[in-house]
Amino acid sequence: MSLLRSHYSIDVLNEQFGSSITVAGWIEDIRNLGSIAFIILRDRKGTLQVTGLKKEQPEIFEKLVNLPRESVISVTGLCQESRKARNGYEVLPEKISVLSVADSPLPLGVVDKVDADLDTRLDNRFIDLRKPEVQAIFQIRSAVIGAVHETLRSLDFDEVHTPKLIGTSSEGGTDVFKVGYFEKNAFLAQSPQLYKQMLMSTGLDRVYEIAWYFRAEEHNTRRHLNESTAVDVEMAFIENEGEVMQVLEKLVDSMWTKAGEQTMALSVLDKSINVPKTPFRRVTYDEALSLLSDRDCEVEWGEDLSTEEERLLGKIMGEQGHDFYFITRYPLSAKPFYTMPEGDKYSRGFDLECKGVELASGSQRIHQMDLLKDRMDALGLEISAFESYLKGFRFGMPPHGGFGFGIERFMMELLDIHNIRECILFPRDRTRLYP
Ligand code: AMO
Repeated sequence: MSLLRSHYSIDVLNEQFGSSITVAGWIEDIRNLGSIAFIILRDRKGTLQVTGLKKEQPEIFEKLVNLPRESVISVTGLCQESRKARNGYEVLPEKISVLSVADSPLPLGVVDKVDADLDTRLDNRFIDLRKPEVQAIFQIRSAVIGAVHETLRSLDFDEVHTPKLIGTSSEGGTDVFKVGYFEKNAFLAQSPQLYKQMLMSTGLDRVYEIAWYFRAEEHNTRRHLNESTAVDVEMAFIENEGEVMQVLEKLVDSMWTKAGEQTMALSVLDKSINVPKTPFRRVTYDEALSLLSDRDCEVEWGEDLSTEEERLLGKIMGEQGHDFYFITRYPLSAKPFYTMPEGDKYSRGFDLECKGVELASGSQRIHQMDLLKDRMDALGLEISAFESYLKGFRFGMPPHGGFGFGIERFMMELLDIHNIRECILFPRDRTRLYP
């Protein structure tokens, strides 16, 4: 047990009444009534009341009432029942340690009623994160990541970690961050795509990674980040992409269920969670286009759906009772080079959508080297840059597939959060590199 804290605020029970406890945290509020002062101390789990009595403990009283808000203290004292205090008890300080004195004024209030704008909040993220409703998002996120590990391990997947400094753009696109790598140039990985595929040839044929994506996307939108996280899965010996979609469905179900169990954090956020029914509806790309066309929204065949078109499709699917749905059988032209073709025009690629927002995309992959090279050629990619990736296909590569599932996008939909920046501790966007 730490000498600076014996109990968190909510862990104090009736049996502690009458004994000495040590609590620690940030001073949220001080109400000095002259002879008595009420100090609200906040920790990770809630708040508690420290009651200073001037006559009994004059030195401690003076020290406490003169501390600026958000200073950090540890207090040892008698814990006693108090009907008026928030948690039904108070601590009468016998010893206090001032661990850090906060500057004032604060750049951002923790419990102020006024809503600061998102930029001010993010500029002062270390204080913003002290707010219970902001912390609750990350407590739920942590629980949900726990569910990812539990579920994928129970489905016999091994966790892996692939390089983030790479020599070739992993998605074939141009939205890469270039970094100096001694005498050469390197890139920050856009995804683990090339590495998780190469692993399929090793015998480690069911893998997952909680991965970082670095993408130099131009867009500064409410659902794009330049550094984001995802659950990446890859599995071999599959017959079709349907097997991959089933894993993704199980994953979403378990993450959603686990989030629903976080009652404390959900009550702080005033949210309730309804676990979506599985299996999710499958809509082919062609069906999606015809549903859109019925609403006078014409999409050119072969093009990926725009944000507006995705949103309208989300609305249509919602009217049919489906918040979640897969869009399947995408045109080959709308999917990356590694996607397995289905005939000449179609692919075995899919997206998982929630209310018109793409949460994941995946596919069965091409595992035949010649076909892979043909696709790269057709897309104008420089094959020589992919030599080390292609080598992995020459000496025994089983059929395989997988997906990438954006964690911040998932959190947005789970908690109905408007801006993706709220779902990551320290967001990176076009203009934000600090803090
Ligand atoms: P894709 O590029 O579709 O596929 O990315 C997979 C998922 O990652 C999330 N995502 C993002 N979230 C926030 N900001 C971004 N800039 C961003 N980019 C992507 C989305 C998206 O659905 N290699 C493939 C996956 C695979 O086939 O295995 C890939 O990266 O939720």
